[in-house]
Amino acid sequence: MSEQMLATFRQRQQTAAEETVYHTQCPFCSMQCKKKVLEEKQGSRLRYRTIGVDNPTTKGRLCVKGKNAYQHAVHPERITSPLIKVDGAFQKADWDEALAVIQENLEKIQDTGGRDAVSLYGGGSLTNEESYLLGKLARVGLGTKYVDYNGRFCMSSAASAGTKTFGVDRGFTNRIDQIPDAKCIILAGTNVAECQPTFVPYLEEARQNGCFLIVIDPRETDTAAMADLHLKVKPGQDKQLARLMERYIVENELHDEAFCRERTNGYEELLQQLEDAELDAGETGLRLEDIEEAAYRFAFAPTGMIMTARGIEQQVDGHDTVRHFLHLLLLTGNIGKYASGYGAITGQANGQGGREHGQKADQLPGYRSIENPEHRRWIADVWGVQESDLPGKGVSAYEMMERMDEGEIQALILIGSNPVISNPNANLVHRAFSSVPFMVAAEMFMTESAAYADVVLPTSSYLEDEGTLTNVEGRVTLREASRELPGQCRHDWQIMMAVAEVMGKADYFAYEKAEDIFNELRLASRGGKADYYGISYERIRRQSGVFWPCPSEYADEVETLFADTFATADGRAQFLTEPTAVEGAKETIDAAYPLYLTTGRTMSHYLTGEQTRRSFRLAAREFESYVEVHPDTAREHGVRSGELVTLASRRGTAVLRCVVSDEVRRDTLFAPMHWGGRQNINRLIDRTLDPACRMPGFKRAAVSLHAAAAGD
Ligand SMILES: Nc1nc2c(c(=O)[nH]1)N[C@H]1C(S)=C(S)[C@@H](COP(=O)(O)OP(=O)(O)OC[C@H]3O[C@@H](n4cnc5c(=O)[nH]c(N)nc54)[C@H](O)[C@@H]3O)O[C@H]1N2
Ligand SMILES: Nc1nc2c(c(=O)[nH]1)N[C@H]1C(S)=C(S)[C@@H](COP(=O)(O)OP(=O)(O)OC[C@H]3O[C@@H](n4cnc5c(=O)[nH]c(N)nc54)[C@H](O)[C@@H]3O)O[C@H]1N2
Ligand code: SF4
Ligand SMILES: [Mo]
Repeated sequence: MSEQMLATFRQRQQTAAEETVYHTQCPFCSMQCKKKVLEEKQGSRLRYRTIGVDNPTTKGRLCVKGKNAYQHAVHPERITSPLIKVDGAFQKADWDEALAVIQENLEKIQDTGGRDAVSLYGGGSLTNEESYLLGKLARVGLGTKYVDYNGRFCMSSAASAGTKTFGVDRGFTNRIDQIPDAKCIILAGTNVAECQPTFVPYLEEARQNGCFLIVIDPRETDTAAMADLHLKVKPGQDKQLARLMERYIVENELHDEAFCRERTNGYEELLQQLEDAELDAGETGLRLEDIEEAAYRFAFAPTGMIMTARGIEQQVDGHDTVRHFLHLLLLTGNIGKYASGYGAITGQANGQGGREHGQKADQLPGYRSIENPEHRRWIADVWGVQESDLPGKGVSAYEMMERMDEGEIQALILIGSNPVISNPNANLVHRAFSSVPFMVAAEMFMTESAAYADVVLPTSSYLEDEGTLTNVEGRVTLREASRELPGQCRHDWQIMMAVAEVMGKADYFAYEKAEDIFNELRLASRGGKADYYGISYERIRRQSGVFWPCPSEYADEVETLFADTFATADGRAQFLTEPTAVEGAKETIDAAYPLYLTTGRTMSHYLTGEQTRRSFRLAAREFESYVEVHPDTAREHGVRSGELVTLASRRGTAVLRCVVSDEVRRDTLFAPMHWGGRQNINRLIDRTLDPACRMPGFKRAAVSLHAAAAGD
């Protein structure tokens, strides 16, 4: 071997020795793509590469966000020590100092304002262990009823609709590997091509197998581009559209009457309602023929699935709307069978698990109810407290903001969300955060929300924090995280333990690792609807994920839910017989606000953008917000592509870059939700909530459009 070859060989050997591999899952969407991040040390420089890892759900695929997600985790702006605000400016502190400030303030506030003066706010990025602990911290650590989380804005209407109709809410009723055998699929208000890109191959395979794909969306998205039939619906008119389809199916006797009679309640009432209803296709902005084609294609197909997401769910009648889509499944008997069923396409990494174990105002672990005495007793026993000591139910995420604004809630502990960008009526949230006497945020970055905090606690990223997350299918996965915690960062579960400790509750929060919390969660969920008792870290590793419900270590996983019976008390599915939505609650357009605004996502950014904007490759793809405007509408309103425009609603204004495109309806504007400040689209969204699940109407507001003036 020559000297030169030897040198190269040694160098390679050295490089190999200095490579660290982090086995992990993408922190962003519910697909939970498995991947490994390779960190190579070259001199003083660190270089990273991301490689997809095979697994049953995503089979080694990654999208552009997952490939670049390491960039925010290693970003120099990571907060790595506790920060305490002194005279309006943050100062670095150590944990003891920060915890002392927290103790002093929480005690003072609870002494004068009562236990409920303190609130907690969580998120769907937290692991199951952390979501569970957040609920326990609220109820046991602080004894407050005020706890809720960002999933209110995400899955709450699909969750309540699934629970009422089927008796349980698990996003997908079937394993997603059945999708390729579905012969008709309706995608209602979901843009999987940009939001769950690694899901798309399942749809492509279905299409290759002859599936008729129907997409319902006011825009021609990349998802709609795959469709055989695209229904370019007017925002917020999906309930009407579903009802027209129901009526067509029943009038033409395309429904499965035997299934309806044997397996559902409310069938006769539904028939009567459909007969009495005055349904005008014009209100949907669609041609009746197209709606009827969708109905007969779905009814005639031998297998059929319906998938919904935020487009139809984030409405002030989102609960009822989803239920009408579920009616289509029940009417045609397309549920509880192979390749026939429902999918509420979950959004966040742990959007599914995050809604099962008690960070929701009315809920205890395992989908138990905080208002059910038996459920309370079970959880009180697991936690070693008196049932009577558990608080009752609180209010939803946005309503907590209003109570903060009114002064009833005087302290907030925020873990895993950025409410000033993601809540409706954002101007009120700014006001509430400016006035709340004490606020703590556990964050990786100084976000627009964290900036309001009195104490910021440095938390771990997904590369560092181990725990379980339940993916889009209902499969519980284990994120094995191994990167060393930077600086003084701690995991969220350790942060919650530390807060419980200073509040005198250390005995109830004695864990050494995430797995200890999971083992307690298993017990707490045992016998509940979301039963995790039979799932262990060991079994998850062995099987590459385990589906719930899983009542025992030996229980087989269920491939298709509801094959014989539904999870309701009498085992029958329930048609919606009493509408819950408030008539006229939806905002309509008028001369002053003549256009509909709908909001959503783009491929490169994730939610409030705090993570993806810190990923240089993702930030470069889209560095500012924009609004999509139809060419005729642009002409009518005197705005041009590329210029700044002002959007105004009855609540507030936002200034965005105008993108003229005929992919959006003429009467509709679309803007993403990923930016804050003047680009914060939630300044325009109303506070009205769906009465059944407290979901705001993110997907429909009445707005005006102007070229931005100099002062804007
Ligand atoms: N790239 C990216 N991916 C993400 C996220 C992200 O921020 N960025 N977020 C994750 C999360 S938390 C979630 S919840 C999911 C969201 O996933 P989706 O719900 O698929 O995303 P959205 O863009 O909010 O809305 C979907 C579609 O609904 C359409 N829509 C708007 N109004 C209406 C309406 O009235 N009726 C109908 N039928 N459609 C309408 C929009 O045009 C949009 O194309 O994505 C997850 N994945
Ligand atoms: N107009 C409009 N508004 C919307 C929507 C819409 O479609 N339109 N969609 C809604 C939906 S579906 C959702 S899910 C919400 C999301 O709204 P948010 O919850 O506000 O969004 P994120 O950007 O995920 O905020 C998470 C924050 O927590 C931090 N973080 C991430 N991981 C962790 C962690 O493990 N621990 C801790 N402590 N912090 C962490 C991130 O840095 C980030 O600042 O927005 C809702 N708002
Ligand atoms: S954003 Fe979703 S689809 Fe993309 S890599 Fe991450 S988990 Fe997978
Ligand atoms: Mo979401």
